[in-house]
Amino acid sequence: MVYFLSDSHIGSRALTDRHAHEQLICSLLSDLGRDATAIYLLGDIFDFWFEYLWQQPQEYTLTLSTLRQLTDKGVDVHFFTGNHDLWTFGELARQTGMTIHRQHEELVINNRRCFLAHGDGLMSTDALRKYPKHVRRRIRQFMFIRRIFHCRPLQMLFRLLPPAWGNRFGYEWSRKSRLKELARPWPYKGEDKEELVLFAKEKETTTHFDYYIFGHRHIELDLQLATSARVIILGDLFKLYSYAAMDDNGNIELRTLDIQNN
Ligand SMILES: [Mn+2]
Repeated sequence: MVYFLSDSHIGSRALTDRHAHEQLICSLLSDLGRDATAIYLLGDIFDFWFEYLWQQPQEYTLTLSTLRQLTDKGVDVHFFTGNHDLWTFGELARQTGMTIHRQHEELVINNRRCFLAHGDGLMSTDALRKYPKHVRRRIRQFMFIRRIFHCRPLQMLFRLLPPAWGNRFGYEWSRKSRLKELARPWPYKGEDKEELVLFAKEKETTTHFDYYIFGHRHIELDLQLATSARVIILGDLFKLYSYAAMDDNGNIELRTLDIQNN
């Protein structure tokens, strides 16, 4: 089996018991590891991950050891950076043995052509035109912040900060963004408006994929396009506790973790 997970936001200060949450995610990872050949982590696994020059992240010891156990037993674990955990400069791969992906990938998995990405920053060329002004503003703000986050010189400056300062800023920013989303969720906008669906449709005009698999949106979606491509948005492991599983024949389905029995 191959599994696709995203948006667990481990460590989030918006959680009442973040340690219980981390344990839940790690026990899921270990369970999946029993029959997984590969696990694709599609972004925002950590609510804030930053490797400073003189200090590596001190949290997440359980997650890191769980991931290390998976790769040690031969599971192919792939970590796509999200918009909360993109600040890895080699340490995360070293500690866990995962393969890090800093941008989208086009991969063949179990004979299916897959387009994999966290999903932030992907937009069809004409998407902005379709939105009302307040949505366009929100998207532009997001893209501006995204550019700052990805700016190498600024990353290097941030690495020089005392970790206590940097972390206070990072976790607080993440906590606010989680709370904002919980208070005012953005439901599925529909096939003609959802950015990632529009992106997939545009991509299909030049290249066909069997699956487009995304995280980031914290909604569950399994949508078949006219070209027979399927757009899968994974939901999250924060509130929805959903993920996707692909069998050896390349069939994929969304699953929900039964958190009552965990
Ligand atoms: Mn995200």
